[in-house]
Amino acid sequence: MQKASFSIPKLKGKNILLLTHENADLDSLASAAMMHIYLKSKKIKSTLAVPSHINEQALHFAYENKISFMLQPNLAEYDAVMLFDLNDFHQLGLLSSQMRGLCNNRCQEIMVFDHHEPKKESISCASKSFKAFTSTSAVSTTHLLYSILGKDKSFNPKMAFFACVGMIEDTGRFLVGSADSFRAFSDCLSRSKKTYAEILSFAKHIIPEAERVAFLKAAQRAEIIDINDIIVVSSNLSFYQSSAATKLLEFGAQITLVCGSERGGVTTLAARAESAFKEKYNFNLMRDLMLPLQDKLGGNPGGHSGAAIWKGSADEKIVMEEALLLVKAFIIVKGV
Ligand SMILES: [Mn+2]
Repeated sequence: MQKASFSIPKLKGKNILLLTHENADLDSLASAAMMHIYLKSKKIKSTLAVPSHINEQALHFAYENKISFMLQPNLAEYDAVMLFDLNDFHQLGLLSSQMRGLCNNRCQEIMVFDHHEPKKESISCASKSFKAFTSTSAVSTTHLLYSILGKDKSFNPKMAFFACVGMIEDTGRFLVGSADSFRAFSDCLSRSKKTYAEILSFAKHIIPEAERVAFLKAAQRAEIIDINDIIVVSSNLSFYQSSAATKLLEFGAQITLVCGSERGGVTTLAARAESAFKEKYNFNLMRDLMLPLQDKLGGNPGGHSGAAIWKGSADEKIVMEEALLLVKAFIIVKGV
């Protein structure tokens, strides 16, 4: 864990922005809300903000716990900006260029609280006036905040509750964990005065009906392609390609490709690759599929080795054909 010390005196009298990543999730929002309570207890003013979108669960959580936040803040209006659960300019969506500007001007203090691996493009590398509180051993950003603030007397039941919510969400309800994270969770749960069931209820994935119907259609339209015993599943959907690709992977495929276009609009290809397959054959969806696809058809790829997306204007049938050719070529060349 990076031991930058978190000091309050410097923040007194300042106007602080607490910012989540774009498409804010439970961990990002809960950790910003924890900091908001903490600063308030020290009589420091802060405002919670989301770049432009918040996911369904985080919105439900904010509503139930009366957490107010603003959208599209003007970063220049604040003396200091704290970022929660991100370390990458792209994750700020529309605010990313504003943030680059702040980093270049160096007149504001920027603090990052994050538990992801910092990358080359990360904010921590770009800003000189910044402080990073990062730990890749923390299972969530709320876990990291607990390790920073948990011993302070202001750490109240609400902060403990928010810490639990972030931990349960980011571990997929403890599919991953460590002795330290179980200890932290146990301590926060007893301090939160909530039951385990109450915590779990916030981490429940509420899938809208339209999305559930889309999953069923994706399953119905799925084509199973066996390439040298590697199961590749392709399907077609106009919306929800990414979550459908994840769902199809859960059924047992090694690679899933879901492609489709909105009426008259852009074509989206979402792909997922199973971790064991990825590691065994050093397969990377960006390097081996999306970037070569961009070479052929233009468009914009994004994502990482196991989950990636491409958007462009090519016809959906052509996109799928090209994607399958690239996947086949990888499997055959690698002699899988
Ligand atoms: Mn997180």
